[in-house]
Amino acid sequence: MKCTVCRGPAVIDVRRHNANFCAEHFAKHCREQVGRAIHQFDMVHPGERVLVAVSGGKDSLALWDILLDLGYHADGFYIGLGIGEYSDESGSYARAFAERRGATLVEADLPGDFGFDVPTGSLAARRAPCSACGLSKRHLFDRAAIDGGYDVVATGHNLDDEAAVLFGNVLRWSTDYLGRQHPVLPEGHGFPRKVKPLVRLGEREMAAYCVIRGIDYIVEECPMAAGNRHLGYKEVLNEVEAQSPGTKNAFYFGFLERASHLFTPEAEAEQLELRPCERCGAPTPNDVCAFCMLVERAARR
Ligand code: Q46
Ligand code: ZN
Ligand code: ZN
Repeated sequence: MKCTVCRGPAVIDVRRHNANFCAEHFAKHCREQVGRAIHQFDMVHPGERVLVAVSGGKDSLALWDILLDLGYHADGFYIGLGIGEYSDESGSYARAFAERRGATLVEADLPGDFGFDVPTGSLAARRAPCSACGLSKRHLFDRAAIDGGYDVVATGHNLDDEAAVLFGNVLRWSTDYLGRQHPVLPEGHGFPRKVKPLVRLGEREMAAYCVIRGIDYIVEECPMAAGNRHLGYKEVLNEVEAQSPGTKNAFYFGFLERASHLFTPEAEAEQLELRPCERCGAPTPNDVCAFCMLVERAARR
């Protein structure tokens, strides 16, 4: 197997692009794909400050690494979720990366700052762990971005993640989610701009990128993810992709080009109904936001 660019020995094949790459050209390919996504969807403008949501996993650390290499002012943001050893370990990977790159890591801690961890919050709110966790992460991320004066927040969702979420949303025709499933959500209504610069890269590519770049990341899945619907959707899509490479890409980007606009009016109408939470000021359709309710329920437990 030879590198499509330099004909040297290749270390990875990317069937979707019908290409093989050596280590150097693979890293370049990843940077180019991120650069293209940023450009294609107008994600970040020159001089803007980016806050990267870092979990300690491969995607978010690779994203942070690439943004720094592309010359963006990118700081990391890590949230301690209180998921036992998994959280301790993932935090240490995030800190080690920041130190190695001389980058700034902003931190928040759910148990330390708000008195509950994800397992407790999930029980108290009678929500699935990933639902309580996701809402907490979104809330703290938005708040950190606004408090820290960042222009844009970036997450490490890759093509596999986005295709799996899209698949789930289509299976259930969750039109409100479909209206918000875009790699850029503009700022406004009390939210910072949110971008997903890894949408042109797959999960396997991100793992390979970290290996090639010597980035240590937490390999174990979060223990709460077991039974998560998205994992099942990913498996199904992987089988389809193996039969016909490029399907995931066509599914996701076809949706963005041809269908996503059909669902945005509904999502935009919902945004107009938002007002500041009585307790924390975050945008919410109710008097008190879902995160403040979660904090209250967890405290009562
Ligand atoms: S950290 Fe949280 Fe994920 Fe764990 S509890 Fe679910 S959402 S799986 S990305
Ligand atoms: Zn090469
Ligand atoms: Zn609130």
